[in-house]
Amino acid sequence: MTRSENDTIAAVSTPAGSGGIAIIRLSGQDAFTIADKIVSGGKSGVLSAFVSKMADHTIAHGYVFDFSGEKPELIDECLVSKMEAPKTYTTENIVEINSHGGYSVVNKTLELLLRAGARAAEPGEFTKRAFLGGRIDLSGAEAVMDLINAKTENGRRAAVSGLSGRIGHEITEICNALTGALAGIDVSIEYPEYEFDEAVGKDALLVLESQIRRLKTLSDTYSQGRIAKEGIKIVIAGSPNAGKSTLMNVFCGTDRSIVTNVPGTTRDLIEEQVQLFGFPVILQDTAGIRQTSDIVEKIGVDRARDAISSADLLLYVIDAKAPVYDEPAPEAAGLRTIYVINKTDIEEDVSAVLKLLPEGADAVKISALTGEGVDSLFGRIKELFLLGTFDFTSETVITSERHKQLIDEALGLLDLCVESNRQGLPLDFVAEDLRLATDKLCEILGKNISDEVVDNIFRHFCVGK
Ligand SMILES: Nc1nc2c(ncn2[C@@H]2O[C@H](COP(=O)(O)OP(=O)(O)OP(=O)(O)O)[C@@H](O)[C@H]2O)c(=O)[nH]1
Ligand SMILES: [Mg+2]
Repeated sequence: MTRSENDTIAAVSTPAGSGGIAIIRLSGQDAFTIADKIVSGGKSGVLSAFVSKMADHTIAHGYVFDFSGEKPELIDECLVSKMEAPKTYTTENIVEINSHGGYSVVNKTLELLLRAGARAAEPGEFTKRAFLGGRIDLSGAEAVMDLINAKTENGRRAAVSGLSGRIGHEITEICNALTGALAGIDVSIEYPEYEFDEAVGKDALLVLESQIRRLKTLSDTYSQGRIAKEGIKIVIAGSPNAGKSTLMNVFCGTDRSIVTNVPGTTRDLIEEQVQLFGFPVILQDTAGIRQTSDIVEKIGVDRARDAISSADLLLYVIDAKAPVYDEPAPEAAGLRTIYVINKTDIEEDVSAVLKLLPEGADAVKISALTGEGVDSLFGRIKELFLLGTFDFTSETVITSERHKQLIDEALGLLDLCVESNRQGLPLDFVAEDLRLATDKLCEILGKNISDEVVDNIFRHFCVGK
């Protein structure tokens, strides 16, 4: 079957596997008549256009049948929801069948709908239709996916910022202001005989400067938005036996990594996701970095170095009793690093350690064994990354790299506009860059973008959403 946006699509919208119920969703012009072919109001399996006759936005009790054989075969007892376009998730007719959530019964129901004329939905196709139907802009559609994937409170709040339309609203307002300025400039270019070039230029400059400020504020939220969505990656590294795995376990609250007094205990990367102050943190415990001829340990040390190169924060653990500091990896030079001076329960004097560290090093004293100083370490991480001043519930926050990139590109072009204006260049110069900047911002909303970009965004959704 060739794919078309007019097809009626079907998919299981709940996760695979056994569950209390599962929802099979059908969306498109023919959703009701297709559902009519498999749903009956009674146990005897008489077809009577059951769904088509239901009142709009109601739920009814019914039965799913396979009518392909000589006698109707009862598949499941179900609840059917009917929602007529346009007040639906996709803006199209929707039917949702709540079935008993067994793997086989759900797949059988889906198979029957496909046989009755529906097409299997592609990943994110329901949400894509909501976008194409004009119910949400592209930033809203992207937020749906962020919300599904959110693993922490702040990730969820940041996604809601997009879903509630805050990003779309802000960008639309900025676009409108810029388009207004552009209209004034265009008039001035078209009717040069009126000679109000200078006044128009001044007005445009005011608009530009205020919208640049708004965009910069938005762009600056990305560092927090990205962390809320993706988390920070913290790598725990240091020399063997320094107490890295003990610290890892403190973060996890479980015995995630093996701890022994034998140097070289951890040989592979150990990864765990934890929450810190409502933010997702990806933690990696690594093999102690040292010169070794042991082939397995050597691979572990290489992996530790690779992990460091992609970290947001390095916790370099040093044993206060037997301090060793080896340059962990070339990439660590520019990396945010906290030097964790460990085992201070058995060695309080850390002056020898401090002498080893680079000048101005950010150091925290702890005992991973007793927990002493661990709160200060968490506090330091919070200061560095998770500034508590941001209110995800009310402020507009950018979490998408795509949005950030487009905003920054627009900012670059708007700066050029301001510069051309200041230099008194003809307004045509300003107009051209202003138009391009507005186009960039419109792309955030999904206007004037290629099908390829749209497809690429929805490809990352799950089937059924
Ligand atoms: N006294 C004391 N002992 C500690 C502390 N932290 C870790 N240890 C001990 O130090 C030894 C090594 O701890 P690990 O956490 O396995 O050290 P590691 O850095 O992961 O070691 P490798 O995986 O071998 O590189 C164990 O015997 C721990 O119990 C601490 O704060 N105080
Ligand atoms: Mg270890």
